Amino acid sequence: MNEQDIAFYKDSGYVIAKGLFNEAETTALRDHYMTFRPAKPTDSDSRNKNIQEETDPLKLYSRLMQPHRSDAVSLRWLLDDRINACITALEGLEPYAVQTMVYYKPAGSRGQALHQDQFYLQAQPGTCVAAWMALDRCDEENGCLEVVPGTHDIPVLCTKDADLTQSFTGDTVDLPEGYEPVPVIMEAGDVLFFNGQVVHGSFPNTSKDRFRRALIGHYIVGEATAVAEWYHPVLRMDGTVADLGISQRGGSCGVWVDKDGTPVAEPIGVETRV
Ligand SMILES: O=C(O)CCC(=O)C(=O)O
Repeated sequence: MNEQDIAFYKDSGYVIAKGLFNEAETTALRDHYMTFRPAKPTDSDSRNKNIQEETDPLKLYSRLMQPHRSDAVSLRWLLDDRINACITALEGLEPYAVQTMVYYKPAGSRGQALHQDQFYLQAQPGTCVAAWMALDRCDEENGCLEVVPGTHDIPVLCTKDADLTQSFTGDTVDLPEGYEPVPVIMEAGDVLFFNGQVVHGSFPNTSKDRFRRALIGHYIVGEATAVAEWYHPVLRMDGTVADLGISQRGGSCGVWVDKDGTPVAEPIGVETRV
C-alpha cells in the first residue's frame, strides 16, 4: 500500500491491492477449494435456508464458512503477511483475524444483497475490515462485487428483507437517491480491502459458464475489544488466540433522513432483525 492507496481508502473506505497474490498462488488456491468442499449442503444448516430448489446452482456450490478452522491452507492465507501489512497500513494497527469464507458463485447463481459487514461482526469499538480476493476475473457478467461509494463512515443501517430472486441472503439496506453500487472489476490475485461500514454486495452471475470464485478474510481493527460470538476464537496475526469479549447485535441502527436536501444516515432506528 502506498500513500495514494491509503489516502484513497481513507476517503472511500475501500481500495484494491492489484496482484497481491501471484498467478501460481492464485491457481493453487482455486484448485484447492475445488477439492476442499463440503458434500452437498444440508437443509439443517441455517446459512442455506434460502437455497432450497434442487436446480439452484448454489445447492452444489454454497459458500464455505470458516474453513480456516479445519484447513491449514485457509489459515495460512488468513494470516498472510501481505494482508496483515495492507490492513496495518490502512488502519494503523495490526488487526485481529476472525473469519474466512469461500464463494464459488457458479454461472446462473444469485448474488448477495447490499449490506454492511459490521451489522454481522459488531466489532466494538471500531469496525471490521474485509480482504476480498478474486480467484477468477470478476466483472459485471459473472457478478463481481459492488460497493456503494460514500457509505464508509455512516452508521450501521437498519436492515429489511432482500429480494430472494436476486440474493441468496435475506437481509438488505435502503439507499437514498444518489447512492448507487459501482462494480469492482478485478483480476484473479487482486485483493479488495474495505471497511465494515461500506455497503456492498453482488448481483447474479449472468454468464453461461463462468465461476466467480472469491476467498474472503474478515478482520477487526486492533482497537476492538469485542466481536459477535460466531467470530470467536479471535486470532492475532501470529495465529495465537486473543481473549476478546462477545458483542451483541440489535440496538440502534441508521435511518436516512433529509438534511437540507442531502440524505444523511442517523442512528435513530432500532434494529429488530438479530
Ligand atoms: O462475494 C459476494 O458476492 C458478496 C460477498 C460479501 O458481501 C461479503 O463477503 O460480505
